[in-house]
Amino acid sequence: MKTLGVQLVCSLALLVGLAPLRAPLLLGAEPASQRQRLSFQHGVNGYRGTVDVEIWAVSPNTCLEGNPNASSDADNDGGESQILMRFEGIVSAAPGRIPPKSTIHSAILIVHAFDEGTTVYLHRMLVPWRRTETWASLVAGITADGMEAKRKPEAFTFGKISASTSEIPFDVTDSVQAWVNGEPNHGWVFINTGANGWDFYTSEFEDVKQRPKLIVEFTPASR
Ligand SMILES: [Ca+2]
Ligand SMILES: [Ca+2]
Ligand SMILES: [Ca+2]
Repeated sequence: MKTLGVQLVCSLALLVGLAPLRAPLLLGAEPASQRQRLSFQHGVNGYRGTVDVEIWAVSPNTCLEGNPNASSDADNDGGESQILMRFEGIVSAAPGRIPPKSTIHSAILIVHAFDEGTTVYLHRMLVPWRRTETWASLVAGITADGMEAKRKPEAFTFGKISASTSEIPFDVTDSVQAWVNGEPNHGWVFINTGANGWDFYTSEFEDVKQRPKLIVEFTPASR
């Protein structure tokens, strides 16, 4: 709205033959809207901060972090699979990052699913974890108990894949707002409620465009 106002005033100034005023001068103490949009995707624009790892009860000591795909499944050949994911370094004063204390308008996590399944919940993780975690190292995987992960899911998918797109969005605005407010970013866990596995491509997948992506719209805090 403010931008529109500036354009109108500048056009008027031109009409009456005045030199157009510069926007900052015109706006005075009131800063122009600084709503911005950033996206984070492993291997794009130098961002390499996505960590995603499946943990699987059937192979409790195997590190699956390097796999190009991951499954969430309450019964994956006889044992549960969960997926941990985080985007490191997204909150920072550095260029191309979200400044601390920003107001988050929206944050959407998009993954490319390739196998339909049952309903999957995304819970915010409450404890740190390493990229080398396994089902055993996390002691029977993750429980959404308010200790390891938040009880209340932040987002979910019914597990379907539409004919037109494999992109599955999760609204993670609350998580990203919490992180820019100073809470530690431990990412999320995908937990499948049923025994039809729901799978997607990870940050190791060869097609960069189909790796997990986080899109954030925000306004930096005024100085
Ligand atoms: Ca990975
Ligand atoms: Ca556990
Ligand atoms: Ca399936």
